[in-house]
Amino acid sequence: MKKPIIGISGSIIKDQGGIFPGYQRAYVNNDYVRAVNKNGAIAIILPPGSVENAGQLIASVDGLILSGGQDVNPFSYGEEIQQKCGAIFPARDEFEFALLREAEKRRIPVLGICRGLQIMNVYRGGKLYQDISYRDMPTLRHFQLQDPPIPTHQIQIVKDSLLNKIIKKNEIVVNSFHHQLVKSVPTSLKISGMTSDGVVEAFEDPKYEFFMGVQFHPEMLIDSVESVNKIFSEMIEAANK
Ligand SMILES: [Mn+2]
Repeated sequence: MKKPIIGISGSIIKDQGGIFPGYQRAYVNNDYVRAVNKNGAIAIILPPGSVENAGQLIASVDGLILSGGQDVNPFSYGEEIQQKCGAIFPARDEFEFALLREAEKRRIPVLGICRGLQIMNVYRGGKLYQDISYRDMPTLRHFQLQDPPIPTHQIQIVKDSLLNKIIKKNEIVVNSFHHQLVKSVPTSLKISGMTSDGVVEAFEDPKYEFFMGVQFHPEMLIDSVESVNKIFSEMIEAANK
């Protein structure tokens, strides 16, 4: 039987050492690949590139994962860049917006992780806090100091959401590595998970079979939090249709 192919959006890093210091490398963290492989699919990396290639790339995959990384360009949600905004990569934003447009056309499953959730939110018209400190209310630690497979905060899962159907629990503990937060969510997206401080940790499009964003890193939890792995298995099952 043919396995589904999942495209994972990549990034570019400058080589810090080795024999070509300063060279650009296109990559994804291997955890994303492991998560896809573990759940019976083939992973391919979609490195940031020409927007005009997005249609052909999406036509060659059965599902799309938008991976973590840089902050989204605040211009994309109508703000000027503030002091505590991190590094941005506008060409990657534009490439991923194009991947999303093409994925929506084909209705293939989309899973956005961390920055991926933020890109989906901005793409649909939502806004972000450029740093956690700009949120003017008590807020948990969302950038944990512990290793990635160690969950540090709980999220409450909204009943009747797809996430609830997948996880089969009303709460779950997850990891957290984000300094930016969702500020507003467009009406086309339904919030499906929040921490006790009210921070959006997951959303989905109820009119789409699988269009989900998560602010935590499920790919780093596949071996430590069993129920979280089901996010990938469910996405890949949808990609197989
Ligand atoms: Mn968090």
